[in-house]
Amino acid sequence: MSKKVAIIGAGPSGLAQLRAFQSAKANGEEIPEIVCFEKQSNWGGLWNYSWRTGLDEYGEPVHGSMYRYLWSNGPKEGLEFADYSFEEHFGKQIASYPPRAVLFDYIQGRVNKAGVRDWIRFNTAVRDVNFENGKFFIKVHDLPNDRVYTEEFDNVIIASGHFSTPNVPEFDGFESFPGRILHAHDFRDALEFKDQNILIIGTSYSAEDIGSQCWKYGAKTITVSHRTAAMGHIWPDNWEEVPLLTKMDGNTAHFKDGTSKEIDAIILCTGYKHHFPYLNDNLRLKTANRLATADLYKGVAYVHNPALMYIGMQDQWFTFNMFDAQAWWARDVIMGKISCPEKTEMVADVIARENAEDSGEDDYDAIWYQGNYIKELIEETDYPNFDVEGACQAFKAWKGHKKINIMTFRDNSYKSVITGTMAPIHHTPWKDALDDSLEVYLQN
Ligand code: FAD
Ligand code: NA7
Repeated sequence: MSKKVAIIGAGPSGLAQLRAFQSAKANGEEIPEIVCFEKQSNWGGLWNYSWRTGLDEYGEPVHGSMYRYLWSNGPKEGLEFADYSFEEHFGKQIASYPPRAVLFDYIQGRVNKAGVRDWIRFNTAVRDVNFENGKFFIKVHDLPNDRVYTEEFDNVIIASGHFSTPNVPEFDGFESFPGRILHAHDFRDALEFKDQNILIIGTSYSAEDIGSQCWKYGAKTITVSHRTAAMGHIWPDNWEEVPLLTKMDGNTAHFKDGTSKEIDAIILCTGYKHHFPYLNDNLRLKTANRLATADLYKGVAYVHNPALMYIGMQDQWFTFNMFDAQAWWARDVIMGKISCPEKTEMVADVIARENAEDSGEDDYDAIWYQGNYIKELIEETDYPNFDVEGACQAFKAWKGHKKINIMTFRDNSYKSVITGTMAPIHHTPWKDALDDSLEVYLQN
């Protein structure tokens, strides 16, 4: 096979793609030449923690949005690799909500075993992708050597993530607020907000988790302001949900219902933008953060040019195992085992997916929608079949546990859908576990 394939990004999505090609090679198949470009010095994407914010040592926007003390926000039983279980990696079953360092270790284990590190050019930022006469021309910047060069490819796989470029609204009075205002992307350590009255804008995962972190590490009060609806959990006494902020007047926050509150710091948990500054208009995905992305046939192949694929661009209930399902499918398209239909049919597929998502009524429908999507993809490839229904049930149980108590849901455990083993209950309740290191987590 004389094809040459570029993968942009070595986070969980890009690594899934590397593993997909390597598994075909291990089965004796002839695979294309693979080059993965990664702008950071290590793999793991968001799971590769960085203390930096703003620009990095080369002047590149810092990719990392994760923070210290981050524990998985969903059960690990919903994301386990079907070809590499937690038990295979750790030599035993582990508790269900691992901290970041533990999941990072797990992600690395599979690709270390596969031996694909040499396929990655680290410290190399993609600057520009052009499509001419059936070929892609990728201009990259080798950052340490400050060298820009261009290489030709037959296929490009975009795996650069979409939770790194913050969506940053402005509210009246921000310019004269005397405290700190930051976006979740730049949040690193809850201890910074100990003894402070913090205001959070937004009601999704970042709001819930950053608020919970700040509560755990000693913030004085947490006030969460919503645009559409309150999260509605049973919160601790020093936690309040209020309507949308209308303005700041010095330290005083005013809300839509006429109430006000004194605030020391503001954290905007207002989501992220799909942002691909290196892609020209004819190749650039423009989509909302939803389960059925715009313009991607089977959620992967770009309908306007299916030689270009995108991995992991959906809003995410499922993560690592969905990236795998997509990566195996993309691999098989590139290797000629699956063919994409005519453009009209691909566009119809996108519309059908959007309609199916829109017909869902609640989060449970959304979970099963994404579960069924994974099933659909893995049925077309040799990705190991696994109990997707069991993973959906784990998510359902997780949501139930959050409703019972938002500060104790991580103290529950679930059954692996890969090995069938029940996870142990973690040795320390999440709210008391201040040391989130791998060594301490694995002491079960
Ligand atoms: P990323 O992890 O973002 O990786 C993209 C990679 O592309 C990065 O390494 C980046 O450096 C590289 N890149 C970007 N631009 C370029 C360029 N121009 N040139 C070269 N390389 C480039 N998921 C869960 O399953 N559980 C969780 O608990 C969880 N918590 C999360 C918490 C936070 C705060 C955030 C933001 C996300 C969380 N997620 C969680 C979801 C997360 O999106 C996925 O787990 C996963 O990291 C997505 O993988 P990815 O490879 O698609 O993207
Ligand atoms: P999300 O899930 O995209 O949520 C964004 C939130 O921000 C959501 O509650 C929005 O409210 C709110 N938002 C967006 N713009 C505004 C403005 N202008 N004013 C008020 N509120 C606003 O992002 P997250 O960061 O929480 O999660 C992303 C990933 O990170 C996720 O996969 C996790 O695993 C971690 P809305 O409901 O639209 O009114």
